[in-house]
Amino acid sequence: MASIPVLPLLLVFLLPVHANTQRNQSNSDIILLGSSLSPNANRTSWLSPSGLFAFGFFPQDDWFAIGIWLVNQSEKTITWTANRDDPPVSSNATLDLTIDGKLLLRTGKGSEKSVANVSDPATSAAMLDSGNFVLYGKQSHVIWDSFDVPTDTILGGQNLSSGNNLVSSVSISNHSGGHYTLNMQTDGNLVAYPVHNTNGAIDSYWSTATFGDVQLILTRSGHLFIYGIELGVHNLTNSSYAKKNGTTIHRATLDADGIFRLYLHHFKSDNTSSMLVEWSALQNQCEVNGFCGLNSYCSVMGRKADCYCYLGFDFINTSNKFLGCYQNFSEEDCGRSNDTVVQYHVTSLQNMSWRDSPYSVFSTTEEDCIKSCQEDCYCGAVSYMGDDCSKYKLPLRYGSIDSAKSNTAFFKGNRSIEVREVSIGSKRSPISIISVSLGSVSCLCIVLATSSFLVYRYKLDGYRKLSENLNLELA
Ligand SMILES: *[C@@H]1O[C@H](CO)[C@@H](O)[C@H](O)[C@H]1NC(C)=O
Ligand SMILES: *[C@@H]1O[C@H](CO)[C@@H](O)[C@H](O)[C@H]1NC(C)=O
Ligand SMILES: *[C@@H]1O[C@H](CO)[C@@H](O)[C@H](O)[C@H]1NC(C)=O
Ligand SMILES: *[C@@H]1O[C@H](CO)[C@@H](O)[C@H](O)[C@H]1NC(C)=O
Ligand SMILES: *[C@@H]1O[C@H](CO)[C@@H](O)[C@H](O)[C@H]1NC(C)=O
Ligand SMILES: *[C@@H]1O[C@H](CO)[C@@H](O)[C@H](O)[C@H]1NC(C)=O
Ligand SMILES: *[C@@H]1O[C@H](CO)[C@@H](O)[C@H](O)[C@H]1NC(C)=O
Ligand SMILES: *[C@@H]1O[C@H](CO)[C@@H](O)[C@H](O)[C@H]1NC(C)=O
Ligand SMILES: *[C@@H]1O[C@H](CO)[C@@H](O)[C@H](O)[C@H]1NC(C)=O
Ligand SMILES: *[C@@H]1O[C@H](CO)[C@@H](O)[C@H](O)[C@H]1NC(C)=O
Ligand SMILES: *[C@@H]1O[C@H](CO)[C@@H](O)[C@H](O)[C@H]1NC(C)=O
Ligand SMILES: CC(=O)N[C@H]1CO[C@H](CO)[C@@H](O)[C@@H]1O
Repeated sequence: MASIPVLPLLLVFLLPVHANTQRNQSNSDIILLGSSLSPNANRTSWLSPSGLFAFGFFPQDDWFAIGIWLVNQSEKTITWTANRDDPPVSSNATLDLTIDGKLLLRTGKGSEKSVANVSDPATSAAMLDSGNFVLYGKQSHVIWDSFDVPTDTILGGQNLSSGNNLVSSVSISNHSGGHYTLNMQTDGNLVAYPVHNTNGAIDSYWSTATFGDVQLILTRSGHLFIYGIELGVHNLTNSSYAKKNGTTIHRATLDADGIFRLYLHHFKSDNTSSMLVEWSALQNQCEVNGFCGLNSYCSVMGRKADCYCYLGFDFINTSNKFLGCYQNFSEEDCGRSNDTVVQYHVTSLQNMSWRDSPYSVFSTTEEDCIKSCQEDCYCGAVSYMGDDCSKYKLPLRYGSIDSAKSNTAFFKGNRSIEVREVSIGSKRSPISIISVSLGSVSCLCIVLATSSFLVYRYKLDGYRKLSENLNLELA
């Protein structure tokens, strides 16, 4: 934010949201060919007639990106981002609606890139009050609109049709494609997944179980539902929210944390505004698959969800716990000698839930369940409940502490790490285990970190093989 030109910022502060008379910004409905924007120039964005939406350059760290946002004195809500995975541009970039009908981003270095993918030339453009930015062709018909290519948000009046998806942003301040996707599948189901996976049922963490030829619809009044001729109306929210004075704008966003939420922005008649969450697909962050990386698990402490390494694992990057954990000892000798078995110590964790599938499930005693894992080079952990022993390979995915589960999970450890005790069957609280693993993290030395990265890469390869193995076993 440091490098936003001071004057435009001041203007934004001084001008009320509803003002239609900003001299430095275009207010006309129609944007003519030959118009341009630049962070450096007098005009940095084109406003909608109501002044509530703007299309143009917005600051992203010390750089700029192009998008659409909900205008607000202090905090922009970005509803669409152009070429979101491209690097941000410098303040001397320009956005031109060229005389020959193209919408081009020209960077200082002389390269140019299309912002709207159209084959026909545009004759004009407009930022509409709905939050839709449109290009008109001949006879003023719409040849391109931003509603057709959503990023992480749909606005009131916008649909997400079959085969399209929303991808969350990296964070509230970085609008590049992030970690989660919400797919309006062609089978009619609306499903949330972490990106980078097979989009199989195991990976999904939220879905509507709808079917047929459908689309997701958000009305201007905030009614969010799935509609299809076969299906009828499948409500996600009611539209019976209290009517409000002033202007209301609804948006449904797949947030950076992977949760799909419906927001209400309320611009009151006294020029103040507010934002509230009207509906949330999930309440528990730990239900979002992939919130914690491989070999780590999610647990809610108080109101905050956080990621923790299993015992015997350390964070890949202690300053970004979401990246997951690596095993802090090597199992390379596993299976080479019959003595190996006795080297493993076992630790346990209560109420452990894995959404991933075990590679083997059988009935036995707790003791034999643990033994079976110790003797099995592929086994990273077992979950024991009732008489059932479920064996899991590394890397462990989608783990969370779920107090509704009454199982005990056991992990292969290594005696070389002395802080760990042998605790077969002991009831240890997650907190004590976490404190131990955090303690061992602080002992990490640089050499270990470097080698661990290699180990992690190696495990990733193993992970790819794992899914193949799984398929084989299922077959
Ligand atoms: C901004 O507008 C003023 C007045 O219209 C003009 O004199 C000035 O050259 C413009 N600045 C730029 C960078 O276009
Ligand atoms: C664009 O800005 C960068 C720094 O922000 C500067 O180095 C470069 O010379 C500028 N290019 C032009 C064409 O002004
Ligand atoms: C542009 O649109 C065409 C046809 O609609 C499509 O084939 C192409 O992949 C699109 N390109 C981009 C960069 O989206
Ligand atoms: C959204 O879907 C509804 C119902 O099918 C349709 O009437 C409307 O025109 C669609 N809106 C857009 C912007 O596609
Ligand atoms: C935004 O996130 C992407 C993907 O993680 C990253 O490549 C990019 O550098 C980030 N951009 C900024 C401005 O931090
Ligand atoms: C809508 O409201 C009714 C009555 O308040 C409630 O029973 C129903 O569950 C709500 N539906 C949704 C999808 O929230
Ligand atoms: C869905 O919500 C709308 C608006 O609140 C309501 O009129 C309708 O009865 C609901 N439909 C079902 C099946 O609950
Ligand atoms: C809306 O405004 C009218 C007149 O200003 C007032 O009587 C009414 O109570 C307001 N309604 C709400 C929900 O604030
Ligand atoms: C709201 O803004 C308008 C337009 O600038 C102004 O005329 C009005 O007095 C403001 N109202 C309040 C309550 O500040
Ligand atoms: C405008 O920004 C303020 C301060 O960040 C925030 O409290 C308010 O909810 C925002 N209003 C809208 C309509 O988003
Ligand atoms: C391990 O023990 C089994 C029998 O218990 C024996 O058949 C096998 O050869 C032994 N393997 C090694 C590497 O010693
Ligand atoms: C027409 C108009 O008001 N132009 C102003 C736009 O903003 C610049 C500074 O960025 C002023 O110098 C202009 O007077």
